[in-house]
Amino acid sequence: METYKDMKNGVFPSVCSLDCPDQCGLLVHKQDGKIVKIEGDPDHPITKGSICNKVRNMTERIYDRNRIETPLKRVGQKGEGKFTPISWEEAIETITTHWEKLIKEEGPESILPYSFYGNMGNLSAEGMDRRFFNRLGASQLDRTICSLAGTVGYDYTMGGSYGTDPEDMTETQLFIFWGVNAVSTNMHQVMIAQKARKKGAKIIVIDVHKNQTGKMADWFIPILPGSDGALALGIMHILYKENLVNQAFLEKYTVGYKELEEHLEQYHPEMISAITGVPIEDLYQLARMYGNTSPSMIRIGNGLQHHDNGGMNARTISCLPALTGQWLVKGGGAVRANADFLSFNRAALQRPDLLKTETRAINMNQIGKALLQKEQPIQSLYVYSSNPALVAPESNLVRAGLAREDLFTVVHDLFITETALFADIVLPAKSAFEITDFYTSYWHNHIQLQEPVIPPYGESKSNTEVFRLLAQGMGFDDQALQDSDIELINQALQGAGNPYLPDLTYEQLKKERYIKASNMENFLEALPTPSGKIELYSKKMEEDGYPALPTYMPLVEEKEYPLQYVPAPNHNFLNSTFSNNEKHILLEKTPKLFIHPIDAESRGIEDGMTVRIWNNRGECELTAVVGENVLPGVVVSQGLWSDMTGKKHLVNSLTPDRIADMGGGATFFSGRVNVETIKNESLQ
Ligand SMILES: Nc1nc2c(c(=O)[nH]1)N[C@H]1C(S)=C(S)[C@@H](COP(=O)(O)OP(=O)(O)OC[C@H]3O[C@@H](n4cnc5c(=O)[nH]c(N)nc54)[C@H](O)[C@@H]3O)O[C@H]1N2
Ligand SMILES: Nc1nc2c(c(=O)[nH]1)N[C@H]1C(S)=C(S)[C@@H](COP(=O)(O)OP(=O)(O)OC[C@H]3O[C@@H](n4cnc5c(=O)[nH]c(N)nc54)[C@H](O)[C@@H]3O)O[C@H]1N2
Ligand code: SF4
Ligand SMILES: [Mo]
Repeated sequence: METYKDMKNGVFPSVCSLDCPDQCGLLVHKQDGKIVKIEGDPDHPITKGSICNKVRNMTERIYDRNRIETPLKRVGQKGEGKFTPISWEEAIETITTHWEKLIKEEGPESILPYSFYGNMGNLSAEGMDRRFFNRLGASQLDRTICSLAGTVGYDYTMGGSYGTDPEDMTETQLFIFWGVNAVSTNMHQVMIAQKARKKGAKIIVIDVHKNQTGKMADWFIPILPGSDGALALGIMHILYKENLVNQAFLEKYTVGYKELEEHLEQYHPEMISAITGVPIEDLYQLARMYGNTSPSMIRIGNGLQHHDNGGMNARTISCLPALTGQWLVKGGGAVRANADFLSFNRAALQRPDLLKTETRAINMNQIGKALLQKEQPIQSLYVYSSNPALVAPESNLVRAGLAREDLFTVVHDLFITETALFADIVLPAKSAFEITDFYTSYWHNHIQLQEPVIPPYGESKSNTEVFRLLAQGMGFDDQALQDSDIELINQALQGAGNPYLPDLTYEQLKKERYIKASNMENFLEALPTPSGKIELYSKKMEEDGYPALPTYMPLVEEKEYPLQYVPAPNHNFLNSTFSNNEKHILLEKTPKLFIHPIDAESRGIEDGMTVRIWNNRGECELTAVVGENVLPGVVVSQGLWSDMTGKKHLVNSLTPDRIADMGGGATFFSGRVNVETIKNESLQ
């Protein structure tokens, strides 16, 4: 049978593969065998035909003349980016020969994979790769860079990534967008809120920056970075004091509501106002609005999780809907991530049983330090679906590690990324439009199939294909390392024992295209916390060394630097993806630094000036935007810009690689900096 990829003309169904909660259904238009247009699929149950600009412009990325077509080997210095084409046979042989020698001389733990969700497809992101590295016995990577602190924090309260179904939210009367730039990062959540607004809903945005999301709010509440847990405690304090808690709900569905009430005594509104920068009358108004409006919904974003106290922030905020009993109201509650409604059989997909001895784990947030460690050194790094030289914190350490002459680095990507510049071998990756995979949204609860709609670009290969080749090259004869993509899908979708998702097959997914998790309305009855209830008091936290009740934890102080620095994502890139696309760059114009007039004036900074931002970790040069959309004492930039052009745009050279309070999470937004005009510096 002719498959989509072989058909020259037509319109074909597809899925957006990017690391974005919306996971849109797409329609790909082809003419003469090439994609000419990408649009939203109107039949998709929740994204309903609308997609973002990033992906409407995706065709240019797919056919970008800079896409890698063949494997390459380095001929210049590390970091220089000089390569020459080689065959796949030579590439695989070079890698496996090197690894066999390393395994013999240093042991398999000298090899480290480094990956993230450049393609959210489950086979691409956590399929054959895991099987292969388990079999190899390589060091494990703790994939903590995105939202691990918040995941762990939320889990202490709720037992898993379970939250409100977005499809119920058209009835919601109060939306709180809390540390989420949803206009840029979760556009369909905004569309739902706007629909509800037509029926009277109010939208509150709590953020450190009045960005596009803040601007569309009915009420924007600026907050000091990392103080969100305190704000939530202040709201709870008032809810109890003013009898706005739902006693019947607390008794039936929670543990520790009495202890919590006592514990909240200490969080006086005056003190909370001083910590958060939220005026006391606003704090009262917010608590009263929240306590009196139903259904109310909190969209918990990543902003408050990328902090030293990110776990506790998510843990604390996740207690709020229990106090008001909103979990029982359709369209009420909260959503941080809904990933667990669609959890599949990860053990069958990843095969941890192939790992024969325990191996060390490296936290990806500290990849720089890890590459520079002298004891049990990492001697080979295999990077795929991620761009650590740009996205990881302390990038000067990361680069120093990547520059090591004795580190054998392989990068599998569609482009020569900032990381690939340091590779010994570069392998060309297929785009998601060239791959079979299945997708599980972490927001809208639908599972979807991707089938190739175009043939491979040049000699590029998918992640699963490369790991099959590497397994052959290493002489691993396990069948698990040769299973086809369809077999992998069937294995992953069966036997998960997930009450919200029945066993499925590839064929079913192909036929139905969008399959939704079911029985979600009863999730409160089956919470996987130790008590089976919402844990306002958590014994498990105590056992793990945390306060059992939600508690305000201040950020680590970096006293020498006066300004808190939040380098957030931007509208037209997706992490570092698209930061090498002309059209997307043009839309963003230039990397900016938002700074309050008080902080600007005292430094002689005027709007539009290029300024130097620096701390003990690194420095950066951005264009100042002076205005009151950030609080005094806070500066914000947006986007992970490339520095390949030679420009000092590397914001992660400034970010700390400290580990958050929970889950080994990242602390991108907890660093501090100083800012000065460039002129001042040259006069010195
Ligand atoms: N256009 C676009 N979309 C994306 C991405 C992208 O890069 N670009 N990235 C994708 C990925 S991987 C993820 S994880 C999600 C992330 O998407 P979001 O959940 O929206 O998280 P962030 O964009 O990291 O930050 C959200 C907001 O938090 C604010 N913020 C920072 N610190 C604090 C704080 O302490 N308190 C409060 N209240 N706010 C704070 C920032 O100003 C920002 O507006 O988006 C995904 N979608
Ligand atoms: N300062 C700051 N830093 C941040 C953040 C922030 O908010 N501020 N956000 C953090 C967050 S939340 C995240 S999730 C990380 C994300 O960081 P990354 O996971 O590194 O995300 P991307 O930068 O999009 O890089 C993905 C890469 O995968 C490649 N790719 C795409 N599909 C495939 C495929 O099928 N196979 C292979 N082999 N490669 C593929 C793409 O071309 C791209 O180069 O960044 C983090 N870094
Ligand atoms: S990036 Fe997000 S909003 Fe844009 S098409 Fe993909 S899933 Fe949809
Ligand atoms: Mo992320």
